[in-house]
Amino acid sequence: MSLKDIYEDVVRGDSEAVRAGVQAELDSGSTPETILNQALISAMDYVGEQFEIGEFFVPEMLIAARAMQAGMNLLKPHLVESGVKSAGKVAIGTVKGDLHDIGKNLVAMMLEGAGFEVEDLGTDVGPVKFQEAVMGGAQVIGMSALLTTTMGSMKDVIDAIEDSNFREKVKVVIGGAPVTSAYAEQIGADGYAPDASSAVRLVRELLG
Ligand code: B1M
Repeated sequence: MSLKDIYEDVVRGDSEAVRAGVQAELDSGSTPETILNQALISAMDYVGEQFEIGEFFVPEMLIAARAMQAGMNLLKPHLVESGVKSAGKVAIGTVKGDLHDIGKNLVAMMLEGAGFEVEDLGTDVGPVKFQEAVMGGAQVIGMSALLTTTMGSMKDVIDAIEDSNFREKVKVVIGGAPVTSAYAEQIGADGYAPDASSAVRLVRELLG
């Protein structure tokens, strides 16, 4: 068993083999971050590239994503430190029209690991749900989008929070493959993070 085997098992969509491989790597002393970055995430990048050039189709993407999720479920307790005092309250969701949740789950997991109280709003989340989370005390709103067609929903959420006069009370952080820092600036978000660990750094900075 090696990181390369896990990578290939994710690409093949073999959840059972991914679970076994991840467990074996953990047992042999690999760090959860290494397994995550070098096996799980890089395999999904490859799957995305294959989809782009027409070699893979949605079913292949879906079974690969399930296999990755199986590995992530095993890694989660190792990424999340238990019993850490809350460093602040974050509500996170994938925006309206968008069902991609692997990256969002990863960011949520890393934030939990860093001691934040995380409310996971799920996928396909519209402005009202984000507004309610702010009214419920979230200090940070985290939005994820994986589709160029759903990025625009991030602006709708910021507008809705502004309309309800809560904008001063909350920081807005965005991320996801098509999102950039220029886009964050354009729509009036407080920050953009390219990956889960930068998201933790950014949220820490914003909450001072
Ligand atoms: Co979809 N998909 N997908 N997909 N999918 C992409 C995104 C795509 C780039 C593939 C491609 O063409 N190469 C493409 C989008 C093209 C575009 O918009 N320009 C695409 C498409 C087209 C589609 C459909 C439209 C396909 C169709 O039906 N014809 C459809 C849309 C469904 C919908 O949402 N309404 C669709 C469906 C699916 C599946 C359901 C099959 C599955 C999702 C399963 C799931 O999430 N539960 C899926 C998958 C798996 C992918 C790829 C292959 C992998 C995404 C992923 O999980 N990556 C993806 C190609 C790719 O990105 N390589 C693709 C791993 C994950 C860890 O990375 O999500 O980027 P990512 O998260 C990162 C960072 O972006 C960042 O941190 C994370 C960790 O480092 N980040 C944040 C993310 N959110 C953040 C929030 C933050 C901060 C950082 O702050 C709050």
